[in-house]
Amino acid sequence: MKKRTVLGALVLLGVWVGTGAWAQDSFKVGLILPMTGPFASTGKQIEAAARLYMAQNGTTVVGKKVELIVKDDTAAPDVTKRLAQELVVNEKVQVLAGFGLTPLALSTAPIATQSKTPLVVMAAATSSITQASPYIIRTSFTLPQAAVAMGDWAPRNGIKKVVSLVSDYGPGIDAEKFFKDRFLFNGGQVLETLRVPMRNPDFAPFLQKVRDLKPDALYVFVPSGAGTALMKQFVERGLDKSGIRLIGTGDVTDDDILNGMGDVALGVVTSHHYSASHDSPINKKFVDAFQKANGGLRPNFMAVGGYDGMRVIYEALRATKGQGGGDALLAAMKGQIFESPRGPMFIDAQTRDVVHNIYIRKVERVNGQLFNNEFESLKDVKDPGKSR
Ligand code: VNL
Repeated sequence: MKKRTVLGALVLLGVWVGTGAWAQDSFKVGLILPMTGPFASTGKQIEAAARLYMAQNGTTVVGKKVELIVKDDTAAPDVTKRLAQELVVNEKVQVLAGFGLTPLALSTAPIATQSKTPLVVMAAATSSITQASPYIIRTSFTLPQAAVAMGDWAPRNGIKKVVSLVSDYGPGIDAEKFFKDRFLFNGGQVLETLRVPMRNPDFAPFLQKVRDLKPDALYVFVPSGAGTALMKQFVERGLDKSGIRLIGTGDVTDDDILNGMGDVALGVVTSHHYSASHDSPINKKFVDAFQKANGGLRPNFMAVGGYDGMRVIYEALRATKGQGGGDALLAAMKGQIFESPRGPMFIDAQTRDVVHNIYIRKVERVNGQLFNNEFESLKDVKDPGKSR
């Protein structure tokens, strides 16, 4: 009698484990980021923001324990793809997230499609990324959103002749093209379009060329983290004293590094979706909590993409009552609308891309610190890359 009870219990346990009941008590999110190398600041910001969201909202959602598994892809696309495959197959993650750069998101898109796993892009910003898989959702931004806004602002503000200088890959090409088209449409003139290598660029020869061409402004896109080197060489080439203004998408005056740039950054006007000085109660709370948890580090636009990405994941888990399943989660991610630290945002169900305000900002010193202060805003901007 006793023997049979033990045997029965073992059989039951076997069935229980076999159906994956254990695994189903947790909800795993695979967060793949560049944690080392030249783009490590992006990984650091996003991981910190994701952890903050979890600390503020609890790690148990509809009875599931949310587990964040962080992997360092060193910004190498083949590594990102392999890590994603391992996370899906071995760890049984329900969602893939992170993706610090465009090539890292693009290399992993087929994994999302084949495994029907929602992939939340928290950083990469080339327009076409969401078209690489029907399982991709984006909470960062798109370069065309920011670039078109600058192509409208500049000619209205005395800037008629521009040289553009972009990082030579997806987001840089988007930043160049969408700015140029709009700027020309508004009667502006682009004297030259310059492209610098994505990794370890030497800006000096390009900046010398800009000096010689004497445009009203230099329009730039460089990825998050690269702004410091550009600013340094801008001063070294004497461009700060040449009367040539500096404009661009907000990546160049990234909040992570802005404060260390010094006077050269003062007055730089950029277009972007997030500034740490965005004036709203939700953002103040976000910035304070982020700084408190991270030794005073200021959150940048990467952090906000990570924070909002976790929000989208949590709410999808809640809406599907913990049932899981990639298709159900994906459906619950589409159409989410909420107030982010950046302002109002939503995930367009049709394009799976983010719709939010784009702000025109100017670098100013406030209480001894440099900030991108927003002074104009465009409401509910969809990705212009999708409407062509
Ligand atoms: C990308 C776009 C990367 C904007 C960035 O920083 C950025 C990208 C690392 O799509 O690769 O600021």
